[in-house]
Amino acid sequence: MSTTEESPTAAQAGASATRAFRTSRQHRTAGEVTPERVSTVVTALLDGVHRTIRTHQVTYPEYVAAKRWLIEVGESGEWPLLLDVFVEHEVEEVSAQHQQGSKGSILGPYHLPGAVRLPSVCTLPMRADEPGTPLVLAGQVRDTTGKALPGAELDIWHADDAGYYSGFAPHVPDGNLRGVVVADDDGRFEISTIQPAPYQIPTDGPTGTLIERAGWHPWRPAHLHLIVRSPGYRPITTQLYFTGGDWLDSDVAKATKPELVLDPRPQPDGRRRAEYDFVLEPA
Ligand code: MBD
Ligand code: FE
Repeated sequence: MSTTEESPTAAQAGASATRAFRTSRQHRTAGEVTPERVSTVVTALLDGVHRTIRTHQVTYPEYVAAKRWLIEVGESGEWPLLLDVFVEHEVEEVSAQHQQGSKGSILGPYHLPGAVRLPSVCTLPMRADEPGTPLVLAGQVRDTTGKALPGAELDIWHADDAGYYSGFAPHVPDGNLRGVVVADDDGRFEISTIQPAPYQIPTDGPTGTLIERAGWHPWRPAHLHLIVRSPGYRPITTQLYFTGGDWLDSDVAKATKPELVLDPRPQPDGRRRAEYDFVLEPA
């Protein structure tokens, strides 16, 4: 990464993520937010803020620094990044208390609707010289009774070998490493792609500044994102990780689960292959 056009900025990624969020219609967003809930939840949230200020004797310089930083979060478009890294995992766990079937995880800020549709045995769109270790993800989509789900869709997206997502880094072509894979008549799929790299929160934006000033680390372990869906079933939004990978035990977004770790095996052809089956519950 030496030229400016190859160095995506936090502000570019933030603006794209904010635009993507505003225009997205995601299954987890169905349902209304009542005035009673606004009052209950926001009152509790403010109570927590007030208690923190008293407990830690927060000063005016600290309050002003926080205010300046929050303004910066908005202006740089980093609300999706900040919230999905530090808050979404808790909402996901509450939601998962009432869910059967495969484990879910957070959506994160980098899903884009309308990826190219691909057959059950496919290779994700990639550059001719796409760097990275070839990876195959194969498996079956079933329901909670064990019945195969023909034609189930696997909406898959992931970072490249340098940790960048298409649509959020200008040097990566649109649609790179994104696809909606349609499972075969037996619910099976076999997706060829490359192994993603761990993801680093951009260091030149307010989320990165917070992490640096607090002395934390800015890394997520390497992961694949998936939304698996079939008509009449509750879709699963999840992520898959890689055994032995860096940051697996200290994800900045706290979105790993032991059930979501792949163990890809080297194949004679040099690719690495992982098997993973998905189980959906009736809607
Ligand atoms: C990511 O790639 C991601 O998956 C999440 C949850 C947050 C920031 C970047
Ligand atoms: Fe991600």
